[in-house]
Amino acid sequence: VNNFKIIESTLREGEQFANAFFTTEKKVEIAKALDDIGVDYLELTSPAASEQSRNDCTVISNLGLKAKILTHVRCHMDDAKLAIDTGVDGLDVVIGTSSFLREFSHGKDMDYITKQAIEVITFIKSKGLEVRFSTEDSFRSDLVDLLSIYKAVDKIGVNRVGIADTVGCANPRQVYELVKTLRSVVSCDIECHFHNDTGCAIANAYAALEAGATHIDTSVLGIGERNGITPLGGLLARMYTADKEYVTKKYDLTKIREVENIVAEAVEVTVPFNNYITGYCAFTHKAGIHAKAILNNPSTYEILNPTDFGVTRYVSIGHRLTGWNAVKNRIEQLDLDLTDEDAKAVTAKIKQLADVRPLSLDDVDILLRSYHHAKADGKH
Ligand code: HCA
Ligand code: CU
Repeated sequence: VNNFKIIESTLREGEQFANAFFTTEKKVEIAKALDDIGVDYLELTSPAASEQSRNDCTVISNLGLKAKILTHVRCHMDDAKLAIDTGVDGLDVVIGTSSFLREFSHGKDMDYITKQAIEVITFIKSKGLEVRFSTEDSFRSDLVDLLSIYKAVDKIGVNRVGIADTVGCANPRQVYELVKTLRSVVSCDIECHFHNDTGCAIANAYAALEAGATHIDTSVLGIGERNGITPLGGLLARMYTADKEYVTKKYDLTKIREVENIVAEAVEVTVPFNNYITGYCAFTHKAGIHAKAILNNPSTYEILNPTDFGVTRYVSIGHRLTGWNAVKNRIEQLDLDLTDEDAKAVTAKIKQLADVRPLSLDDVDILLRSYHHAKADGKH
């Protein structure tokens, strides 16, 4: 799983999210924020989609970002020509190969598709650009068809082949097997694209990398067609856990929150409460047993170190599951003059009150201060 690269597709797949409408300025802002994180590639909507889309490819290609700029086009000469003139570094070409798409979408057979792929790829390479060839709906395509077309494009020097779980039907074991098989028939890089309809998008990305894939498609907050694809933050959380050294060196994880906020606002959603890393409760510890251990050593109940992601841990104490060690920690933070016995007494009081309604941290602090004052008064 070492050495993977991220193809960030918020500005392509993400534009297919129901609420997405990006002005040129907004795209530039998102592109720069993603570049600050250090993603390897930005994938942009096809210049064939609209006049603004074409213009945006040119504008973003001219920003001088560290990330390489790709645009995503149908496997078609007209689209390829249009794309090359925008100044992008490379093209991600795609065509549907499943019987569903062959029959109900473009209506072409595999021989025709293969010929067309070779023509388009050869053309793009002759212009000195990077090119990836991907099949849409790969997991519902015939395996022999898939392997033979990938073999054919590998032979003519395509930079990457791509597998796409367009409908989100694949599971990690199926992904592992397909990528492993593909790894043994092509020598080029392997890119993977996973939709999240059944909640496997991150796990599938990980399984793909384990099987020898080199590039993963992501979008900020996972936005995309339907319920979207592998989210950038979630993938980084997964990969941090697998290889902290590589991930923290290569990517600026403290910038994830910023790009998520930009994108959430642009597409008029809030960051989900349970989001990886940045969800409001992602680093909130509640049960007394957890709170005590966390205060002793955060690794007991945290696999991600919030500091590495520029976010903060919170220990919640105003509830019936609280414990006196967490309350004692708050007493120390407030520098109050209370003993362990006092902390236990206040904890009992908190539990009693919290059986009626949850308490805010303010409520708890007021309670703690009243114990402190009562003791101070008692001494006089
Ligand atoms: C789509 C296309 C795509 C392409 C993926 C790829 C998919 O259906 O909108 O180029 O690898 O999911 O198949 O996003
Ligand atoms: Cu997709």
